[in-house]
Amino acid sequence: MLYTPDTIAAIATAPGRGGVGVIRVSGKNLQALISGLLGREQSALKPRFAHFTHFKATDGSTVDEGIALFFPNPASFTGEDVLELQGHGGPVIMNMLLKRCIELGARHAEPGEFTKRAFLNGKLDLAQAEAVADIIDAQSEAAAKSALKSLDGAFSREVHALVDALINLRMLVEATLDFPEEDIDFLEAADARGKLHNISAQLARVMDTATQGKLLREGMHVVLIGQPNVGKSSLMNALAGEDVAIVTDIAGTTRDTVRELIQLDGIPLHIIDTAGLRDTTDTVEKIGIERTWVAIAKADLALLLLDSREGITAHDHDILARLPESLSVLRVFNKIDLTGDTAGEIADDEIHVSAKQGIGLQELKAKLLKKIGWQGMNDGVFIARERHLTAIRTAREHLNIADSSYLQIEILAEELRLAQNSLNEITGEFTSDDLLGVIFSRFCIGK
Ligand SMILES: Nc1nc2c(ncn2[C@@H]2O[C@H](COP(=O)(O)OP(=O)(O)OP(=O)(O)O)[C@@H](O)[C@H]2O)c(=O)[nH]1
Ligand SMILES: [Mg+2]
Repeated sequence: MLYTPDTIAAIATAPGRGGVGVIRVSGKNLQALISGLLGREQSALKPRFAHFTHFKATDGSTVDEGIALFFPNPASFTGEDVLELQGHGGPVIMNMLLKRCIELGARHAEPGEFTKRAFLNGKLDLAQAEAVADIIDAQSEAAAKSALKSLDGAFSREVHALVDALINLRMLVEATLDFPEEDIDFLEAADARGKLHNISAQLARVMDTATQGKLLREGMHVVLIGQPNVGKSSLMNALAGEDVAIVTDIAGTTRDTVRELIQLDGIPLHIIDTAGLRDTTDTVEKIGIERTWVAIAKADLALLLLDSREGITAHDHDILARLPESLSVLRVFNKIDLTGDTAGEIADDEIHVSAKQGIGLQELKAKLLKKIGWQGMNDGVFIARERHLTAIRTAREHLNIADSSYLQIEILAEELRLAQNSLNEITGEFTSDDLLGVIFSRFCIGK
């Protein structure tokens, strides 16, 4: 049964001028709209065929001329009847055409409503629907490619394979619940525990790939910290490739946090330059330093900049001691042009550079990617988001409990059921209306 409360319409192309503009209409019955707008019957429109036509106003005059394409249900994006109008891509003409569709009974579509209908009508699962938005929002080729993989179902297939394996295992376990006299021997004979371990191992692999996919989509927050004058703003500018932050030889130059988004190997990195950390009586600098600590609290990785001539001072040890324990830290010894040190890695968490001379920056970039866990783009990476990782983590916890309470069959059965529910959240077999609202409201209009 189709989920089709009413007919929706929206301009699908980006606002502004363009050669062609597209309006999309979706609903259960477009007969009246088609005859009012095109002056012909729906049955006169050959499915998925480009009809050159005039789009008509109420009085029969022409609003625009262009192409009409009709996709009868269920072979359409939404699964409903879909009419696509290609007119001249000017904002005025597009709005006139949209207004005409509204006059003929359609209503303005909400953001993501076409894709939401595709999901509700079973054309896409939730991970695929999210991938539609991720393709449109992609900031790098790598992100676009991996989003396309998710839309194609690469992620969903992994989840379905896991769910199928879980269902098989649950059938075994629940059969034991029904016939307690057979219990453990029966499970042993069917190698239930081996099956459970296989599922856990497979889930760990999916987690690994999804973590890469989330990195591609959401990137990481990297904060530049250290004492005044060590070269944080210089490094920020070197990484950004332009002068986004003010650099002077006056200690305490940077007061406010400065943010810049850069792409490394397709990974979006939010780099934050901060006020140097020191004791000060200057009111503005004090506020800046408070902001540095706020940025540190939100960061995934900190680059602690140090002056190579000084090494790690007592003051730097104080800074290190104050950092959150969970924060990953890379020590960057800067200004090696003044010491003659060799550029590049010193130890796992230490590197030599000169921000001013641009020395050691490639090594630093490679190290940054390694630190945040990026394994490099490969064909297997599909896009993912935090929501998916949370679901996988929860499923893993349930599988761990299932494993440790293996001999308590009722707990085992329940934990396997919960693990399956968590995985089903990814593809949307198990979701709340609130979650759907959050996901689709972030789409653009017309998609
Ligand atoms: N020789 C040399 N000088 C550098 C290098 N990096 C930065 N500097 C100089 O060090 C001084 C301070 O640089 P900034 O980038 O403003 O330092 P900062 O850490 O942002 O300082 P605050 O904003 O005051 O905390 C400037 O005169 C820079 O030109 C480097 O690699 N080599
Ligand atoms: Mg600075």
